[in-house]
Amino acid sequence: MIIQKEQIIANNKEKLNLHKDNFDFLASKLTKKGYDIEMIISRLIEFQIAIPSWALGAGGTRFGRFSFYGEPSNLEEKIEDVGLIHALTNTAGAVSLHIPWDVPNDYNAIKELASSLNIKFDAVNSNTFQDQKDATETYKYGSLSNTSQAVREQAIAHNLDVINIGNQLGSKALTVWLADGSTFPGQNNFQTAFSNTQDSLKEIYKGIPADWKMLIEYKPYEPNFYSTVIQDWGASLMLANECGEKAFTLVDLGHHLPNSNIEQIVSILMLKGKLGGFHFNDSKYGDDDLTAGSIKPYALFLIFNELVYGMENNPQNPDLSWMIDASHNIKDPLEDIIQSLEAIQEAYAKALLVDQDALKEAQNNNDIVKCQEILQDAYRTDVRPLLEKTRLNVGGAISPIMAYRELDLRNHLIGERGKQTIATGL
Ligand code: PSV
Ligand code: MN
Repeated sequence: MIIQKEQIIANNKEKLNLHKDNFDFLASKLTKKGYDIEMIISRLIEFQIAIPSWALGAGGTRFGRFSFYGEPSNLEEKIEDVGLIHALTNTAGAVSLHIPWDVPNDYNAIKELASSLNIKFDAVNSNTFQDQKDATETYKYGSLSNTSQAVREQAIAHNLDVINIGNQLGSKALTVWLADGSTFPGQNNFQTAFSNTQDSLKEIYKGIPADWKMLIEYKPYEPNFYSTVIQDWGASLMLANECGEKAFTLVDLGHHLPNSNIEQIVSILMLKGKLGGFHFNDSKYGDDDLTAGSIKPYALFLIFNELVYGMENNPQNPDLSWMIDASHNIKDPLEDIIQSLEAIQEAYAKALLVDQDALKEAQNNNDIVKCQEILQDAYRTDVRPLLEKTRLNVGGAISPIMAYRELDLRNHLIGERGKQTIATGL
């Protein structure tokens, strides 16, 4: 289903007056403080986050899965769902495909559909954590790190296929996330597993086109529970450095042990010009894959503060690939994604309000209290009217969640697709 501009305009109508009051109040306050509102709005308009093709249906746990019905059952429908989200929010102008779940049947038709909805193809993701139908080798004991050369070769060939598919769609990055590791002490030789992974990644890197990035994701545990081969940013950075200048580290917020200082990781990677991509989610305990900003919104803001600093001060770092990487187990996936997008945009807008010059001065004077005041002044600003204005300027909904509900979009999707459809994905 494709949403019409007129539907959004009509939905905005009764919300306009309140929005205007709130925006004018905020704009006058910020202008008096010396902020350039137009500049902030244009930065927010430019900021687009990819939606993963595997997260448009209900996720699940090993205990069960509860559908929201009307799920997309093919790539076309997944792209239409991203189109819905993008029409309402104007922040989801890209989709990230997972191969082989989402191999296009007709490349031109898929490209046309995506461009008619203003959606680009962001990073393509390979899958060597599941055995594929008719595959000769199994990934049960790892893929790029496997002790068997035949398994490693199969996994390398798959990644090269994924690059080829992405190339035909206009993607500019390959994301490699490996489940490789071990569940019991002694199961793996750490050095062999790491060296094999390094050699395999170098083979894949040879197939990375000149204007592409290779993004290496890390994760401390799960599905393996004793060791993961690419367990942290240090391992990822070492591998990226070994591969070459088109290889970068990808930070997924959920892939850290509790209380890790993610903002510091982000900052140092950008200083080294090696932060390539970002996956958003939130968590209480581990890789919980919850809605971004739902548990630790201040941490998200602090991360964005470093990202904004890096984007302004580290020309050595490339433009980042942004993606939501959450699992929607008990919420309507589209509503959950809309909430994540809003939280991410909010954290970004607040980070843009941090007075970097004043912060630097306070840091140089060791005025710790002032440093905290500067950060928290930005964090405590209610920037929601600014986000509403940003969306209004480009034809989006004042309140994407309310519009989604008031336009009864889930029931329309169920009407079109039925109740029994199941989306491929995690
Ligand atoms: C597994 O943890 C995971 O969520 C990684 O974060 C990847 O980005 C994603 O799956 C898709 O492979
Ligand atoms: Mn991820």
